[in-house]
This record gives sequence, structure tokens and C-alpha cells, in this order.
Amino acid sequence: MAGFAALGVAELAAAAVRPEAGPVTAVGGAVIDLTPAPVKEWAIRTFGESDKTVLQIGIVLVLAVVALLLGRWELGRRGAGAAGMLVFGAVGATAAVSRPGASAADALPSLIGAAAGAALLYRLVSLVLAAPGAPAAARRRFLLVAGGTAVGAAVAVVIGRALGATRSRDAEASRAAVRLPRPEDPAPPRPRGVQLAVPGVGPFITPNNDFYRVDTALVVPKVDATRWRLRVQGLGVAKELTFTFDDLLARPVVERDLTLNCVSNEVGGPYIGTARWTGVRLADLLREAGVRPPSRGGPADQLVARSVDGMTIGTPVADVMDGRDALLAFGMNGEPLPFEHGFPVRMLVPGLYGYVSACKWIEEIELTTFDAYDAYWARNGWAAKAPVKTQSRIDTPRGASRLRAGTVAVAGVAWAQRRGIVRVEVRVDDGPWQQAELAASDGPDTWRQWYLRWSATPGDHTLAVRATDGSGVTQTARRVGTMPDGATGRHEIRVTVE
Ligand SMILES: Nc1nc2c(c(=O)[nH]1)N[C@H]1C(S)=C(S)[C@@H](COP(=O)(O)O)O[C@H]1N2
Ligand SMILES: [Mo]
Repeated sequence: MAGFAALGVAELAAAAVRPEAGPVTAVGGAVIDLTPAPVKEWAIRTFGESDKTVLQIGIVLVLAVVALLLGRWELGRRGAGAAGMLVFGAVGATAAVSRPGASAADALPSLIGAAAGAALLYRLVSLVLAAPGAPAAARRRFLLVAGGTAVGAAVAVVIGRALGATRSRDAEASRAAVRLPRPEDPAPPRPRGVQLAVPGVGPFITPNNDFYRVDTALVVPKVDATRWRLRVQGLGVAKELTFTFDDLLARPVVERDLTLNCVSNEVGGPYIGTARWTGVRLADLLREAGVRPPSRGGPADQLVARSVDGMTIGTPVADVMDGRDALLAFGMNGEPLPFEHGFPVRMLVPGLYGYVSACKWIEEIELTTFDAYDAYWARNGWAAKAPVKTQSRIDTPRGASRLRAGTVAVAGVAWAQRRGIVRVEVRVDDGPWQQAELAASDGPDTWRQWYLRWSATPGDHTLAVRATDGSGVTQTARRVGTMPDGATGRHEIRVTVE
């Protein structure tokens, strides 16, 4: 009860400081950053996009066990459990002040919560020790105080979370006020027929609500666009620049369809999507700051993007400045960026996995070298450079499904951003590779749908797919895991035909 109350009071206090300062969020963030890469990989693989919820439930369960132990301790030795509670408060406070963007005030929620919890633990144990053999009145008093504590803690959590939500009002208002400018350089017209009329094949453009989300943020950063700034500085920057959100909107605006995918996506996995992005050219902005790519004598070969939540993402300067559509994006499918996807501004570089290109909630760009600096994921065992690997996925039929014999539409997507897809082939069991029909191409930077009419015969069958990219390279059959620079191997599914 006392442990629960400590958390409730801490949540309430966090609402007054900032949501990230709550002990569960702060410790969770620290756990994410300190977890070895293979364990992180396992968590993403096992829990998918629920990984953060699972982590927070795990932390609360661990705290519950700790609280039980502290309670037993307090029963044996007065003051010992309460002191232990204060020690745990100090752990939470330490985690909170060491989070990105934290101030000393971030320690307060954990400390105040622990103090309240310690006092309650002491008081409740006094009542317990008085209760056995004592008159019914003493027992009733204990139950009353304990029950009151539980209700009070629950109310504190609810009020704390609700108050925390009101703190993001300015950010929400600033997003609601955004009018996306008309692009000076609109996306090339999307050919008819990029989208197949085959049930089970996802939409060519992924709606914002269905777009995968991968990040380390336990609390989605809510940034007020009117107060947002982007700084450009570092090695080889002749003129340091700072941009406001309005500065960006006033620049020549471009719009592009781009496919974004995550290096943690396993073969056949869901962490990929395509959107129509609106933004400004990153290379132009760098040129204004005097940045030259290494090929033209620039001293910096790495661009490090920093976000408001302390993420660092390292991207080759050469890739950003080689003429591809590297963007600072503020629009996604005709809307201002959703908060989950980086409002107000994120980076996007076609051809690179998200962890080396797609910094969300960006606030700083620093020019440096790969030798001098390891960004977040590189420190965690991932490759510092990671171009997207040519891949393909079967979306229909679903693996392990039962089908009727006869004509079956086998279909899915293939992608090789920057190179494009020129061929997709499907193999049934040990048969020959059969060339699939390709949907129209929207360009080299987006995925491409494909399908094959298969005359399915009764029995168990294995279907495999492989894609060939615009450089003539067919995706490898060699299976490697997602670490350190993206999975390879063919997507294969097994189906039963009746
Ligand atoms: N600030 C921040 N930006 C980030 C990340 C993050 O954890 N924090 N994750 C990156 C990774 S690994 C990917 S794959 C993409 C995912 O972008 P999405 O969530 O909009 O799909 O964001 C990238 N940008
Ligand atoms: Mo990712």
C-alpha cells in the first residue's frame, strides 16, 4: 500500500514538474538506454510496439515486490523499511535528473513520493503491530487507513496523469494552428496502378494512424512549434544558423512519397511504411551554412541530428548532399506531423534505415566525423552506416493459412530505396522461380507492389519471394538477423491447400 501511494504521489508531483520526471518513466528511460542491444532486439521482437507498455508494467511489478520486502523489513525492525523506501526514491531521483533535458527539479517527484511512502509505511506498520489481539477498533483503524491509502494513491495517479496531459496544451494548439504551405516542388504525379486491387495487400500509402512507430520515448515529446528552434553548427559550418518553425515554412517547400523502414524489421516484418512527406531540402540548408560534402573537400563526413529527448542519429553527409530528396519534414500525408512521428520537424533520408536518418523531434544538427563521434545506436552495437537492403514480403496469402485449390493471388511489396525494384519472383516449393507482375512504380524511393496468379494444388506448400533492384542485384538468400545493419534472407510462408 505504501509503495503504491509513493508512486501515486510521485505521479502527481511529476505533473507539476514534467511528465518525463515520473519515476516509472525516468527509470524506464534509463533501463532502455542501459539495456544491451541484443536484449532490446529481443524486446522489440517479442513485444512489438507494446514493448514500452510491457517495460512499464515490469517496472511496477518489480517495485511491488520491493515494496513487499520493505514491508516485511519494517515489521522486523522499525524504520528499516521506511529507510529502504527513501533509498529507492533516491534511485528514481538519480534516474530522473540524468534523463535528457532534465533539471534538478526532476528529482522532486521521486523524492516526495518516497518520503510520503516511507511515512505511510511507518504509520501502517505501527497500526499492524497494534492490531493483533487488540480490540476490534484498532483493526478497523488499520483497514481504514490502508484502504484510504489505496484509494488516495489511485486518485493521485489519475489526477497526476490528467494534469500532465494539460501541460502539452500549448504544443497541441501549435500543431492545430499549422497550415501546410503549398509545395513549390510537388511530388511527381503518382502513376495509376501503384496500388493493386488484390485483397490483403496493404495500401500503397500508409495512413498516419497505421504507420509503424519505433523510438525510445516512453512519453511522446510534445513540442510547442512556436518555441521550437533548429540549430545547425559544427565542423566545417562557416555560418551557424538557427531556424524557427516559421522560417522553415517560408522556405521553398517540397513534397515527396518516401518509404521509411526500420533496421529492426525482420524478414517479412511490419516496420515499414510509405507516406507523402512535406518539408524543405536539408542539403540547401546545409549549403547555406557553408557545409561542403567530403567529395568537395568538406571536413565533416557525419551529420548528427539531436532530438529534444536526447536521441542522436548519425547520417553520412555525402548521402544527404548527393542530390537525393533528404528532407526536414513537417507534413505527413497532408497533415502536420503527428506527435508520435516527430512534430514539429523530423529528418528523412531516402535509402537509409530510420535509425541512421530519420530523427524525430529534431532540434540540432551538428557536423562532425564518424571517427570523432558515435551516435546513440552506434554506441549500442549497430552499424554506424546502414543503407537499406533490397527486400520483399508476401502479404497474401497469410502464412499458415488454409486455401481452396485453384487460382490464388500471391501478392506483396518489395523495396530497395534509391535503387528501385525491377523484378520480383516467386517460388513454390522446389519449383522454378516465376516472374511476378509488378504494379506501377512511383519511383526508386518507394516500395513496389507485386502479384502472381498461382494455380494452387492440394497439399502443403512453401512460397518464397525474392526481389531484384535497379542496380541488377537480386536480394540474397543468406539469412542474417537485424543486427548490426539489417536482416537479409527470403520471406517464406507455408500454406495448406485443400
Ligand atoms: N528522436 C528519435 N527519433 C527517432 C528514433 C528515436 O528513438 N528517437 N527512432 C528512429 C528509428 S529506429 C526509426 S525506424 C524511425 C521510425 O520513425 P516512425 O516512428 O515515425 O515510423 O525513427 C527514427 N527516429
Ligand atoms: Mo529503426
